[in-house]
Amino acid sequence: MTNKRVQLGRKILSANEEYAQENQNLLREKGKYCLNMISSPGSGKTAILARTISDVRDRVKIGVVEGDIQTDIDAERIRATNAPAIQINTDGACHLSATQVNAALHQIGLNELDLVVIENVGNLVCPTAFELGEDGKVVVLSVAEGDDKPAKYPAIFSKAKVLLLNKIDLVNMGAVDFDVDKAMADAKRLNKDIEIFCISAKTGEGMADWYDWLIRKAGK
Ligand SMILES: Nc1nc2c(ncn2[C@@H]2O[C@H](COP(=O)(O)OP(=O)(O)OP(=O)(O)O)[C@@H](O)[C@H]2O)c(=O)[nH]1
Ligand SMILES: [Mg+2]
Ligand SMILES: [Zn+2]
Repeated sequence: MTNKRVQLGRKILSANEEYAQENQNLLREKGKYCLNMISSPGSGKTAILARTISDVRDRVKIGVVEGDIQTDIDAERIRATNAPAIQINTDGACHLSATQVNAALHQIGLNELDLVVIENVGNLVCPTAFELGEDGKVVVLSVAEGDDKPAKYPAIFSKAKVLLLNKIDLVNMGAVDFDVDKAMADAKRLNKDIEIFCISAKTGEGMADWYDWLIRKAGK
């Protein structure tokens, strides 16, 4: 009985890996860069994406794959910026699978895009374990969540290419106690290559450096 369970677990994992490989092949073939955005619920993923899309639209054409347990609220927020968005509802699952993303990549109109961003289901733990075929992961941490998060949830900070430290406006106004230097040092200790941008999707502070990084990666 135990053996059977182990085998089933292996099979599911390899199916995800197979689709992740297929997604990567499709994206490479078409020459499109792809990011997998991971964070706790409410750190500001959709707010960052909506502002980014509007601010860089003349340079980079971005499409978004939205992962949520329920609703198409986030896809509608992206569509309001006139960018294409495909909503996936996982119906309870706390991460996106590469199979789900494969279907979305075939619907999103890749030929018209430079960059695809996958907004994963809000969850700082589980999505890190499921490769989707992306070129890199972006972790978003908002200052309201506390400066101990890189130390307590190390996996995503170890794997991500970029850390967006969002809602920096709340630190500036003294609304939260968050030691920016400590959070950055902890993230760097886990991952010396991680690029860190302190941003506010609300005020626009710090966003220009993030845009430069994105434009470079999108080959523009
Ligand atoms: N003060 C402040 N609020 C922000 C900022 N960015 C986002 N918010 C607010 O934070 C809340 C959550 O933002 P979302 O963009 O929905 O966060 P999310 O990570 O996409 O959430 P899920 O998709 O549910 O995981 C909203 O009320 C935003 O207006 C910021 O830079 N500063
Ligand atoms: Mg969102
Ligand atoms: Zn999960």
